[in-house]
Amino acid sequence: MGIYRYPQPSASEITPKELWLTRRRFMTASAMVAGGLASPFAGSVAHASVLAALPAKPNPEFMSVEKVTDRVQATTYNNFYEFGMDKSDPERYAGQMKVSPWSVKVEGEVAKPGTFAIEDLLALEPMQERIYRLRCVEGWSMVIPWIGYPLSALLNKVEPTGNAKYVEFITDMQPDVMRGLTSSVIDWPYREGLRMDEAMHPLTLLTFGMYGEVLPNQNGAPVRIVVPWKYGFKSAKSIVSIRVTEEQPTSSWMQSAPREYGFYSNVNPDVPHPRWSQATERRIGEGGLFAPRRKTLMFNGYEEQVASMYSGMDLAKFY
Ligand SMILES: Nc1nc2c(c(=O)[nH]1)N[C@H]1C(S)=C(S)[C@@H](COP(=O)(O)O)O[C@H]1N2
Ligand SMILES: [Mo]
Repeated sequence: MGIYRYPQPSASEITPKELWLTRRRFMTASAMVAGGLASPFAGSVAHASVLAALPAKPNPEFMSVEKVTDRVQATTYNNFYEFGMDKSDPERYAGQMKVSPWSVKVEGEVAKPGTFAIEDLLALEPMQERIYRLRCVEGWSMVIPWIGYPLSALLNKVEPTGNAKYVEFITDMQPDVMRGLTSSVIDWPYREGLRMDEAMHPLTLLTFGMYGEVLPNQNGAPVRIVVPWKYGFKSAKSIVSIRVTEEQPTSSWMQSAPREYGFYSNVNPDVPHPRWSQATERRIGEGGLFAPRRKTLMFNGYEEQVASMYSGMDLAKFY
């Protein structure tokens, strides 16, 4: 797997790491876990308190050299419909989500099902930092330095059976603080899914942090999935359950608008959404609505890494 072939920005366009690594750290996540303290997410309320640092080793194979999106933009312009439909709702309301204690149940077609405390998940594998672009189906994108490790590490631990063909991710429901759950746009809880080979792909990241710190609640604390070659909605936030299945799961968006959202949802500039083109995108932070749009890349720029998984498939049919 080679270095990604992103359009090369000029040196002045690359964000020096010090600029997006905030310096608001008093204690690191790993030190808290090692010291037997509560989850580093225990104090992570949107902006009322300090997020714990989450040290990670940059993985040079997965570092986009594009300009990283400003952290403020990436944490204030979000989709997290459990908290409302507006882009500012998650930042406004997700601080009230309870993210500690937290555990993730892994079940279904696996030899060793189990419930993993967030502390155990944090300690399962060394943390890597990877800069991925995120392309929302609505036509905007960001470039985010994520922290996590491949989902395959967790799946291998639970030993998928011979019937394991798909993986489903399920988000937590906290009706007392998730005002969006009253909306009937989605049949809650938010559910997404991947084919087994997609879930095992080295790009698919079980994600615990961003910008050097644990995830802010609005970005899916304490643990989410990030699947960079698919539209952003596949990257389910705040997950509490992972089900390994034999049948293809029905994701929330497929269920709510089957003509518009398919199971695969690979970023594809050649297959328009029924109501708009997917050929271009607006990079968040690039000068407002009138800034020139960028060309959307096949598989969001990860074609070399993932195209072989879809060889022989009609991508207009399996959208
Ligand atoms: N549980 C849950 N996960 C979710 C969503 C959501 O509404 N609920 N929105 C998705 C969409 S549409 C996008 S574009 C990304 C946005 O991730 P970000 O806010 O970290 O950029 O999260 C995805 N994950
Ligand atoms: Mo999205």
